[in-house]
Amino acid sequence: MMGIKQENQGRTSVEELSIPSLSSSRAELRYEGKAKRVYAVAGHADLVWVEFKDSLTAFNAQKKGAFAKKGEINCQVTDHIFRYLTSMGVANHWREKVSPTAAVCVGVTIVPLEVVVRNRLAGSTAKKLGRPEGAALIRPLVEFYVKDDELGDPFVSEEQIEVLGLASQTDVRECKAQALEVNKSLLALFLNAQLDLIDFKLEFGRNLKGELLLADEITPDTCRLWDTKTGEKLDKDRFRRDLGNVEGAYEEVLARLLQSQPARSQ
Ligand code: AIR
Ligand code: ASP
Repeated sequence: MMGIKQENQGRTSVEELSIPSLSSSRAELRYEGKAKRVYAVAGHADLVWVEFKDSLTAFNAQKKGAFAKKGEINCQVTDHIFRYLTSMGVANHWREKVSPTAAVCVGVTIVPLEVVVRNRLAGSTAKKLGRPEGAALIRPLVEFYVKDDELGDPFVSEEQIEVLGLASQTDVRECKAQALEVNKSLLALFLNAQLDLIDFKLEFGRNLKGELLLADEITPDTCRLWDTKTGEKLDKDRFRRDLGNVEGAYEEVLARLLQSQPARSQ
């Protein structure tokens, strides 16, 4: 979702900066995606300012919508989850939330693959195989999709990635291993909030040192979350499938995460 490019070497770490200095340092727009805008941070070439928008898209932007507070909710949900993942030792781009809708992150060059982890079958894979949604899997399934809206983010096999040179074998191996680690942490986090993590999409990128960092966002836009008791869908499928009360579902996810108080990094 984000195509962050790095231009030059920066040395200052955000930990040394205070929130007021960061909040006054948003610089030029680098990239605008469907749900976020990415800006440079003045004086810090290694950082980016990520602003969450209120817009909502599905089916690669063929369906468009929005609701007030969506940017705020998704920024808060991502902040909560990335701080938790940091506490669990997952290397990621998130540094500091600097406004209700924005965070300063480490700039990364995005690996051009969407990494999907499925704990139960749903969505596109259930549909194409004619299986019922919610079917159990013998183990979590990791799938790769090419990040390309015009092509509709097509599924690619690991062999296609290798032979067609879509990403390096190291990228594939590291993304897969990290995605499975993230899955373990997220399953526990969401279960604490009475949410079943059915599947989700991750994006990874490399920082200036070449380290692979979990990037982008983790929100009801990027995860399927079902209520553990009722099976109610509390994610973007409410928008994709016209189920109504999209905003209420996003608010519910945030409220449950905040109430469940998992291990936190700060
Ligand atoms: N996803 C994939 N592309 C964009 C997003 N947000 C997420 C969906 C779902 C998972 O990846 O939100 O949680 C699998 O999507 P699908 O459509 O392949 O079943
Ligand atoms: N393809 C994704 C979805 O259907 C993302 C998007 O189009 O915004 O949710």
